[in-house]
Amino acid sequence: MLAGLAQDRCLVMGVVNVTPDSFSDGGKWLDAATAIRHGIDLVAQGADLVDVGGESTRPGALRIDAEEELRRVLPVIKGLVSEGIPVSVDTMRASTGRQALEAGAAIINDVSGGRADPDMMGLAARTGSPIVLMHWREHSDVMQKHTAYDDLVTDITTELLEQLDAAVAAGVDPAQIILDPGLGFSKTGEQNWTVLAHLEEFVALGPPLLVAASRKRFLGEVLAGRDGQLRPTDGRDDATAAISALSALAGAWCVRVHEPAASADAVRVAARLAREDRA
Ligand code: PMM
Repeated sequence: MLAGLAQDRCLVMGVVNVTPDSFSDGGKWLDAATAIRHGIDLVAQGADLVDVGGESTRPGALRIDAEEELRRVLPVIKGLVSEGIPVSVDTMRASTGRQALEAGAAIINDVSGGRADPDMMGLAARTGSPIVLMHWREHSDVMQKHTAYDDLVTDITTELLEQLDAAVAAGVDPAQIILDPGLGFSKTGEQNWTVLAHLEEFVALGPPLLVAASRKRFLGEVLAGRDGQLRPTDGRDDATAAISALSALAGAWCVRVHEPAASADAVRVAARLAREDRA
C-alpha cells in the first residue's frame, strides 16, 4: 500500500494549483484559505488525495524562486493535512519537497522526475517518501522544442527507466516509485494520443502509473468546434473523465484531475468492469 492509500481501484488525485498562471485554473486558488477550501471540496467530490503545486508548468512558463513557491504551497499543505487529507506536493525542488514532507505531505510529485534538482532523489531516499517520477526532458519554457523521438513509446520508456535507475542508485526504495508518462511535456498533441494508446505498456513496466491528462490542450483539440476553435479548458472535464475510465481500465494506479466527481465514478466503473472475465 503506497502512502497509506487503498489500491483496490485506480485512485483520483485532485489538483490545487496555487499559481497565478496555470493554464486551466491559474489565479483561482492563489489565496491560501480559498485553496484549502477548494482542496476540501475536491475530496468531497471524490478525490482520494490532493496535489498542491505552486509553480506553473504550462508550456512557456518561466520559473519562480524557491521562497515564492514555498510561500504559496506550505500554508495550503498544512491546512489540508490538518483536515486529514492525503497531500502530494507538485514540485521540482528538493528544498520545497523537504518542507512539504515536514508539514505532513505524503508524496513528492516531481514533474522533472529528479532531473531538475540533483538533491531530489537524495531527499526521497532519506525520507522514504513515495515519489512520482514523470517523463521530462526540459523546463517548460523550452520543452516543446524537444519533441523529437526515434520511436515515441520506446524512447519515453528508456528515458523513464533511466530516471528510475537514478532514483534506485541514489537509495530510493523501488516500492516507493510511481511513474508518469508526462502527457503534454515535450510531447505534441498527436504524441499524447500515441502515449495513451500504449498505456498498458507503461503499466507493464511494474511501478504504479499516474496519468495526468486533465483539461490539457490535446483534449481541447479533439473537442474543437466546427470553426476550429479549441474547446475552452472548462469544457474539457467530460473528456478528462473518459480518459480516467480508459486509464483505469488499462491498469493505471491514479489519475490526476481538476474536477474529480466524474472521474471518481469513472474509476469505479472501470474497477467493476475489470473484475469481469472477458475470456
Ligand atoms: N501536469 C501538470 C502539473 N503536474 N504532475 C504530474 N505527475 N503529471 C502531469 O502530467 C502534470 C503534473 C500540468 O497541469 P496543470 O497545470 O493543470 O496542473
